[in-house]
Amino acid sequence: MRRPRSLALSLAAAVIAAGAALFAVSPASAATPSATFTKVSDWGSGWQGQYTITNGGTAALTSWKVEFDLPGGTSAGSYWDALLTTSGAHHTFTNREYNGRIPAGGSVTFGFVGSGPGAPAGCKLNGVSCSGGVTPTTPTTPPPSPPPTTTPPPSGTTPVAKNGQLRVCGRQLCNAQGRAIQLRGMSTHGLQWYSSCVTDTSLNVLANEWNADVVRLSMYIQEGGYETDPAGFTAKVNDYIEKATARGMYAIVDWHMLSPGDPNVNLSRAKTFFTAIAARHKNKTNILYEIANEPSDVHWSSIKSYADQLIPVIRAQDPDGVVLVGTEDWSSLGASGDGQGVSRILANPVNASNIMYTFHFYAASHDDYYLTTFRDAVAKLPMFVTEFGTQQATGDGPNDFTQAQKYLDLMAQNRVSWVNWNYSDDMRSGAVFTEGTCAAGAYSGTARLKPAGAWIRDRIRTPDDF
Ligand code: IDC
Repeated sequence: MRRPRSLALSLAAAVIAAGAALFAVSPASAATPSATFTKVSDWGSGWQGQYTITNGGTAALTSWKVEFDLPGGTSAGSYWDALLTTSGAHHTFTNREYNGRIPAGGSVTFGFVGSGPGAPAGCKLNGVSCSGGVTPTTPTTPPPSPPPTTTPPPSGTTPVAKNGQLRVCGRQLCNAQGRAIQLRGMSTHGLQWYSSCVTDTSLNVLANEWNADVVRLSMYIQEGGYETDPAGFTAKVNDYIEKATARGMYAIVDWHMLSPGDPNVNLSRAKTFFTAIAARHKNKTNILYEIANEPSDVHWSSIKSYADQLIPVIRAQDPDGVVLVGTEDWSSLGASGDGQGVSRILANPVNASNIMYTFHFYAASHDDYYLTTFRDAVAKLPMFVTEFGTQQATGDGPNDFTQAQKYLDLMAQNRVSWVNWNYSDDMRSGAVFTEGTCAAGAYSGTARLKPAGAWIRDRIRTPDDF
């Protein structure tokens, strides 16, 4: 029979477990697995928390489960690198399929966003105290408490006023307060064709009636785009960035390379363009750089090589802007190719931090195989859907709203940001306005929306998670 632990030891364990909620204690020197909690950031109404599970034992763990209670008024929101089930105040996090194994001496972290003032209590790892099953060490002097967060609560009401400079945290897009958020908005059509649909009036409607958080400025390189007039297109994008900024929206600067599909063909142009854009707007907090719309007929290693060369050029001007990197086979994560895009990225990721990878889908063409690929990627990589349609990959044809909603549900659950194609009056079904709308300047309300436009407007207008 196992000897029960002494009361004193149990009390010591409880003190340590409680202490773990306030500061990170170093894992017990016990020869057992332990889990420690850290508040990575705190913005008053909420916080970002992280658990580190350290396998102090001699055998590998093959799965793990961390459970704890949150006090009333405190709840867990989005989370990463774990799965969550809740039952009232009780929260149970279990490993994902890719991080269940922890070798002896190894560790794994997962994180989540909490809202409310409380912190986890009563933590158990695989059924025993998170501080480890045997003799916990008495913590020496606890590390100094982190300085109080000085970021004042946001006072404005626009998406940028509320969230400020974004950054990638774990696999999420986080705001300046460290909270994982989801942005939703629209992409312009090609600026060389449909600039007439991007005006003060149309952007007012996008910001104030559609409540969009983000506009993607889609600048083609070929097909009459940037390569024909670099200075003119740079000036146009600068102008649209100012307009987005004035309306408190995030702006994705979309280097809309499409054909040829090898982004390296346009690398030197991209360096010139992004240097100018980043130098000019580096002090703004609302710029995201999308460096390759849709690579195709090119191996991941070439896309990575392009990103590895271009990102430092952007960062030399604007060190903290989030960069979005296109993926294989028209940003399908390889689903339109051999289906191995996610594993190739994991094996050979872009050599930079604060980046996300992009996925594009067109719901009537891209069935559950694409959805499964995307779901897999969301569990493993920081993802941003910078373009999607509810129709076929031509941006035209019948809508499949049922399939599109499956993608939207997945993105909502995982706080993946998205941008819909496109905010123009092109004749295709995926252009939100009926033909002639832009010439008439009649963007307000719903009278000029095609079915896809009415559907997506409803989904952008719902309240934000920030
Ligand atoms: C389409 C435009 C169309 C243009 C065509 C080729 O709607 O007017 O002639 O590009 O340039 C994408 C691309 C996006 C496509 C869109 C719809 O990023 O440029 O726009 N699409 O086909 N990927 C998948 C679909």
